[in-house]
Amino acid sequence: MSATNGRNQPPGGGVRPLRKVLVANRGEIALRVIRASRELGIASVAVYSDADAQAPHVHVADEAVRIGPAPSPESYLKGEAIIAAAQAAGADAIHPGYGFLSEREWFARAVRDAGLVWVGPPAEAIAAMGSKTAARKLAVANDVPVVPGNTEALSGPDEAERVAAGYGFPVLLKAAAGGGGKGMRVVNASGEMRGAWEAARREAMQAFGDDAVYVEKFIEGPRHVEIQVIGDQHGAMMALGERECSVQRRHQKMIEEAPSPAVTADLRARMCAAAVRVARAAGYSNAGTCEFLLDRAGNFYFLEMNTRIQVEHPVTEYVTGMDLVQWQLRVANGEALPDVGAIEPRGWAIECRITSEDPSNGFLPSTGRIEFLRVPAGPGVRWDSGVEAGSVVGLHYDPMLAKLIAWGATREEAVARMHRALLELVVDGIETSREFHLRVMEDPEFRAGAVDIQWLERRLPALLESRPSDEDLRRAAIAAALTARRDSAGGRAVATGGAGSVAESAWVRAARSDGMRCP
Ligand code: MV4
Repeated sequence: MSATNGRNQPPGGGVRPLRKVLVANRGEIALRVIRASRELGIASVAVYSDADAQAPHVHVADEAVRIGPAPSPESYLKGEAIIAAAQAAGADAIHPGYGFLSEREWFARAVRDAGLVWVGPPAEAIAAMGSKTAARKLAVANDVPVVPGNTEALSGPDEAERVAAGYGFPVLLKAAAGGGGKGMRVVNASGEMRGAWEAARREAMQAFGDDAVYVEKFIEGPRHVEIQVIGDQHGAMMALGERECSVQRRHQKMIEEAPSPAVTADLRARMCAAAVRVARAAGYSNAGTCEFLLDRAGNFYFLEMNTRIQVEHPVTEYVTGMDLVQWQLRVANGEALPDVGAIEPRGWAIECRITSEDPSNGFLPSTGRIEFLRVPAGPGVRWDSGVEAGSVVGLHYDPMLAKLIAWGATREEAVARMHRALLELVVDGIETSREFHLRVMEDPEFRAGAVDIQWLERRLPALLESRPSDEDLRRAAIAAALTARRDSAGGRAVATGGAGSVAESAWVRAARSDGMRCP
């Protein structure tokens, strides 16, 4: 890769390999990129804030550069400092991960202008997808279905009411600049329009500095299904199938899977073709995701495109066999994608986001030191994490500690394997979402794949109250006895080693999952 030409390689010409990439992120995604880089023979440079001086990503990278104090505006969001660090370290590329600077057009541009390879889509494609109304127009112009609605910002509540009457209530007011659910209001009847209009505008202005609002027909009870795409710089664009992301709470995804229980081969082909059309129209290259709503009748509607690698990319990696982060690095450096034709998913993959939140307490963030960590392993299990035993979890960054991903030949096998892996997981010192995920894996509705975007909110009370099995209760009783014995002997049972300690920790786990307090 030429250090002065930020992007393209001559097609068909020899591609000079990247030598060193700076990873402008932290946590599990920083490790993910470092691992992919090393597998490709590319050296890695980590960046870290003061809160992360001892973080795993710092130790696993080949080099690490301090960029500032803990708050992200003073560290992971300091684009110019990060570019300067890349240049000082002699890196020839920057991978932004997700979040932080990953979807900032100006940063993509600045990286390119600094003569570095940007491991992401062109700044122009990020810009094209930044406005939701512009993305909608692009979709419409390319025969990609969108939710019925208007594409221009509306002048006021009276116009909004007229437009809404045309579609029929309920409708949704949305921020034109928006995404992620901010500045969004359901309007069930004409009389609610005025209040909803003001609320949506206020929220849009606060979140995006732009109060433009438009109207869409409200789709009731849909699923959130997204299509992974990846393009090279020679015109190839692949769609890698869908992910089902409906199990979410307040726009935070908790569980994702691939494929979706609701998507047939025919629907997949149509959604993939639509995603490729949108991505091509945006001049896209590198990895990206087209978000769709899928209604109960099987109609899909394009919502927006995420111009980054996403948290849930591993489920797609499992069912396609394609290493997405390696391919991000390869296509960013001018390499061509292989021509493999349509890709059908092989088996089933599920991801649980293990967060430092307490589901039984309104998902209250939990902080502290991870005193002990037992990581699940074994066949078909992947653990992508940015923490280890001894890590201190604070409030400066996202609460996601790890992603636990399980693969199986069928959905049933994937669910059983995830359940087994969650049973093995032990995190001592902070509250986590582990038990919540166990209960979801045990839930008959989830097992039937009968989810939509409101499912979790609706099901949460039942999930939190679900009675533990007799087997777990039996284990809990034994755990209480063993824990008492362990404590009277002093120290942790795990320190004694042997099969007994493994069994005991499973019982301690069962006791905790039953809500029993271990003495
Ligand atoms: C919708 C919708 C229903 N009808 N649009 C939420 C975030 C943004 N990406 C779009 N969103 C929605 N748009 C219409 N016309 C429901 C949602 C929505 C949602 C979408 C995807 C994933 C989770 C969601 C949670 C609540 C609402």
